Amino acid sequence: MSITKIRIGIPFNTEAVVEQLPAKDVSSLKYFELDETEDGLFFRYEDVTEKTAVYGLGEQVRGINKKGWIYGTDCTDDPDHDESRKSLYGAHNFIIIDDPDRAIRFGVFFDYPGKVTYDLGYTDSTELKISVSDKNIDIYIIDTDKLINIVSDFRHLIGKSYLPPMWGLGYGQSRWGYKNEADILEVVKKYKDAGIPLDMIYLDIDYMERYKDFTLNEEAFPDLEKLSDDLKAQGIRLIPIIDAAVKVEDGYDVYEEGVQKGYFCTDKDGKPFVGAVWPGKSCFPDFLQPKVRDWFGKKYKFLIEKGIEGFWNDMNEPAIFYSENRLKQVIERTIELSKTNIGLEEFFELTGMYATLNGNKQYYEDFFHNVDGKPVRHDKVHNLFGMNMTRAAGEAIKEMYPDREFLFFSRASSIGAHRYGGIWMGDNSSWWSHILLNLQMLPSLNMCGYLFTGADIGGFGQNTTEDLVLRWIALGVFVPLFRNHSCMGTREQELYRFNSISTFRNFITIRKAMIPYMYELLRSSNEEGRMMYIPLAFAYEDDERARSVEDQLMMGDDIMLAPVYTQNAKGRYVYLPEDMLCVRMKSVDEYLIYELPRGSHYVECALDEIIFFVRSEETIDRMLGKA
Ligand code: MIG
Repeated sequence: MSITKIRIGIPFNTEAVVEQLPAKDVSSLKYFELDETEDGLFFRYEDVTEKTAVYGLGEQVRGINKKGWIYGTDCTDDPDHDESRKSLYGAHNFIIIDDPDRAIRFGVFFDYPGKVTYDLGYTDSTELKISVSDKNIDIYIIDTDKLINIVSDFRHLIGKSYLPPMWGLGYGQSRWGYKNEADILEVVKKYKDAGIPLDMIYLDIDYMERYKDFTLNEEAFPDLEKLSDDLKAQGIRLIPIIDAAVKVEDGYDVYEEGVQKGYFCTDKDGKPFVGAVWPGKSCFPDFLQPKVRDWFGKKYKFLIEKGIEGFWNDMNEPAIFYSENRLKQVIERTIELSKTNIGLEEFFELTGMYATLNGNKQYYEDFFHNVDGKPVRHDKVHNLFGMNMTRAAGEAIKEMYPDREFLFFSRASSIGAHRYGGIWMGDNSSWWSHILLNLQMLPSLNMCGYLFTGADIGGFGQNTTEDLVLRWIALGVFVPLFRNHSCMGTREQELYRFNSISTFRNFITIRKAMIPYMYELLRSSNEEGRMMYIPLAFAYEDDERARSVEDQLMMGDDIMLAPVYTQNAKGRYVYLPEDMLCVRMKSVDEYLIYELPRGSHYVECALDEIIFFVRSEETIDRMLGKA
């Protein structure tokens, strides 16, 4: 292994890395030309050819090979995961550049807590340009022979990943809209009536009293402990959400304690910064402070004492709908404009002001963290917020319950948070293209340390369809975080609502049978720093055709996934880099196996089948726990 650490300036300690290496100065920088201007640092990798590929960046839109687009690592609450996006909820600053024409391949980690821009041949197709508007950064360059080994060296550098309890690999049902105990019991009953196994039900923000963290809406959930116990007796666990921001409300203990102890981020005058999120006006815990993490993390006890064994952390980019200040400005300007004869210009100013209230990046310049007694403006360390919220719970729960395992995942993240929890892929849509996006994010996230991850199956936003859910579940059975989740107002997508009940029952039963196999794969991938989902370009480095496959993955060494992700398809084309067995599986007892030679094939796959490929039949038995 060869990792070179280069330090420029005096970087902020992000705590992404666990291995402490001696730092070299910038004269040891290789592969990149470095331009230093008053705007910051620009790293250029030149003479990019058609064959050059770029991998990594974790949670982002577009393909496994990231070349050709411009990305930014800037944790953002953005529910439109379309191709135009540059950043989603996570900031994962690790890339691999594979340049076969010059026999160069290396990994590089830009260890920086603010935004990094990756212009990967977008502006100029012969150049990759990475820029940071700062002059303080640590850079790690990893030189190794194989792509897979670059990843394992990097994973060694950043430390082992969070692993869920084995039961966390079960099937979970979620929906933003379950309001009360009766709604939850109805879901349980309908799954039971349909004979579809269910392992978890997620509680979204409505279980809280007016969206206040660590409170219960007692009217809706009069006895959460009993509900949790009753469900657990049936093998079903409740997984509540925790939001990042704390409601401003006199008499609310979390708010009052936070104010008293100075635990919230502050505005320029040192007063708690106020932004609006679901609870209304809210304050933002300063998760960068160890004592704040300890304080907030220990609050999870409130739910753990009621029998809860898993959580999902939301809104921790942090999402801000509006700030008090800006809302005031916008309203004042509106009043001003209302006195004029509103022309087009004023009209667009008005609509623009309102359209940019929610999630305006300006808010990140309006509040401060306290780092070792010094104020640090939020935007400078923006990508550490979500990570440290995850860490707060991860560390405090471990301290309180050292011998217990919890299911735990978050929305926002950066490299480092992978040690404390998993992530889900956020607010995707019920679109066919998002099945493919789900597949493509898996290896990219694995490269950045995230093993426990998955997307909202069936799609979060927009109305789903039965065939979409069938195809998505057929991929989901192979993915660790296996959760059906949707947004209120969209078509309901619990599996019992569709006609294909027996197919869903078969698919979920296949998954249940696979849990020990999957868990072992997760565990060993973590132990050895391997990816659980491997692009064909990594698994078959010397195969020119495999290098460009964007819709198939190896799951471990023995299974190749090739899900159907297009509407009304009766099957799909698959590229086999070697002779393989094609498996078309209807249920744990009913599957068809046939040999296919290396090359491209059209493989049929009906809506009630799951297809995958193996080298030997023995793998199927192991996968289903029959061997
Ligand atoms: O602003 O809690 O990504 O999974 O259902 C939306 C409500 C807030 C966003 C999460 C989504 C969740 C929703 N939340």
